[in-house]
Amino acid sequence: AFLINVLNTEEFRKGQCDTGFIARTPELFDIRKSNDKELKVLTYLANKVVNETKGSKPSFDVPVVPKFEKPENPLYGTKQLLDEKGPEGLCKWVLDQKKLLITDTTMRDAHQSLVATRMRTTDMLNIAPALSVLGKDLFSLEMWGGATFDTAYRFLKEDPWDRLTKLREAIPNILFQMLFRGANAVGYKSYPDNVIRQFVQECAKGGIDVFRIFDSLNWVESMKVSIDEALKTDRLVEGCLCYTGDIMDKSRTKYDLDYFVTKAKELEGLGCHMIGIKDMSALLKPQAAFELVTALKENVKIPVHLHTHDTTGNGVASLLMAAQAGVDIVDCAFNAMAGLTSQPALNSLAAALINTERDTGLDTDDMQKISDYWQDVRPVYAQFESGLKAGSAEIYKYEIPGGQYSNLKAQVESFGLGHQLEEVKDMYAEVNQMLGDIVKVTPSSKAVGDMAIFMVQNGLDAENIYEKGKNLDFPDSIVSYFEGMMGQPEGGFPPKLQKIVLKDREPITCRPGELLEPEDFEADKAHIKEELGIEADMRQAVSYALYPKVYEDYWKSLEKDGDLSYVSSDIFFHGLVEGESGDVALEEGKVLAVKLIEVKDPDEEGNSHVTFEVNGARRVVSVLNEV
Ligand code: 3PY
Ligand code: ZN
Repeated sequence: AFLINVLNTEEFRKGQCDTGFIARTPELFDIRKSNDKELKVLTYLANKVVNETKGSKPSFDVPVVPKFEKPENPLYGTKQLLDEKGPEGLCKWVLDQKKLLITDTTMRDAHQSLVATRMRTTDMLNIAPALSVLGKDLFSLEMWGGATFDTAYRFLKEDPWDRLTKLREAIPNILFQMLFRGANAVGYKSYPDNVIRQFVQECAKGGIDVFRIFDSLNWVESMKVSIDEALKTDRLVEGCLCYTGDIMDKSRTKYDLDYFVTKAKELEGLGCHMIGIKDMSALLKPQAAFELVTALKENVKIPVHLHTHDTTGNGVASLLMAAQAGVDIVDCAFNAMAGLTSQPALNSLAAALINTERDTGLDTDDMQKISDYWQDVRPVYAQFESGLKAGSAEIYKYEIPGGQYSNLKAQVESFGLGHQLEEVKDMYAEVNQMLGDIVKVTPSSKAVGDMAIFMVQNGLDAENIYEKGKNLDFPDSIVSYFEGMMGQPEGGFPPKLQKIVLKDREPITCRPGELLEPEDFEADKAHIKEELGIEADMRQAVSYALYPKVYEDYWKSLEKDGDLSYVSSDIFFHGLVEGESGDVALEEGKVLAVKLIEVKDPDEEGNSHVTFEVNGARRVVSVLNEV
């Protein structure tokens, strides 16, 4: 900061300082906190320009937040219904509705599936008040959980709890829904039971209303702890069946209608308030959707909520058929964030159902305004898009979940196997068969994907693996799978392959949570205090327990760059170009008018001086040119 203060004096810049300069200029030592915030954000921007964007930046339209009339009375939506009637009462209300109820997933699964989970809180908060009014008839907003938790800390340098709190304040009337990976919570491995329980409680306290709970192998045993704890809150518990296979293909008997009906009854028996069908790979064909929903509605008394993806392009068709069969609620995303590996299109579905029995009651003009907002937001995230341009029916063959499908190309390329993408996809299907045909969703899908890449990389196939694999170390994820650390698959593990992968390791057959030592939250708090100087509460201790390194790195990045969560996304991701001005928010109500004046070529030490104008005053920041 001292260097910056020096660079910021006129006298120094003009080269006029003499031996009296320091004595005459006490502000050189004025290294205050607020200055510190400003300096951090300017340094972040300077680094962005010098080392990342190198002065080029696409131009973006400023997203238009639609105008809406503030209602005189407080909004009354599904959130108030739940608060007043409790979960059973709300479910009764759901069952009484003729209309098809809609969940909007734009703020969770849609961006997880389309732009690598990078959507920042500020872009959600900007539309939140409008969404709360224009979207008042939505059933719920899926806006938390899944991959959004670690990604917020890891890549966005944001606190996911902050997102929950602020959205909750801005949207008091619509149910908030999260995706909960059973024993894996919002992670990729099994956690001790007390972590799961504590996390459920913190989520409910933070504002989550609907817990959508699944297990990556549909192993209900593994879902029991989270379901049990979620039932202790007064919130809604949706027990989820992951859909796989094809119930219409009568030659595939493992995942037939009976299988799903039996599981649904089991979840209902555990006290779940709703049944979720989670079709993460978009395998539920329209007629299958009709038959599955019909069978579930005949066999369970609680509402049925359908979640699918549009990877094949058949998503809306499946939702329409499900609607005909009487599904209660379906998941969609606003059109600008729908389609492909994301959810089916909300605006299109709502329009299609007008003048039918299942009319959603949503106002299409209002829905359009929200979609238009997302349309403007999306280009800022273009660098995270997969490049997928069209739906793909090959997904029925490969059974790869949406997020993994859009990511696979990059993952395969990172192994130098870009030219063998087709082989990896074929191998994915082959590995699935070798494992005995399993449910594939985070984290079991990762095990299958890692194994497929590993097999292609090492020239393995379903025959030679039993010889060639003897001396190979398999990827961690597949070892963990065969150890039973992701739970027990339907039909058990294929013993011969299990032996090749595990070698001398012994698999478990119980729930991993039964073996894991309980987390010592007090020790976590003490560690956080010592390491990061923070008085952690339970919420922070749980975050640390879920993701120790990611959590620590987040705090360290705050120390270095300051809190960047208020900075608009175009500047956060793309910085500024020379001559460009932008508002840079440091905190609520504190906005700097920043203009990037000049980026100098690096000096002999490799430092680039970057000149800004901040609220009219010149500021120079020096950063190491890393190239
Ligand atoms: C997640 O677990 O994050 C998913 O979206 C799985 O489909
Ligand atoms: Zn999904």
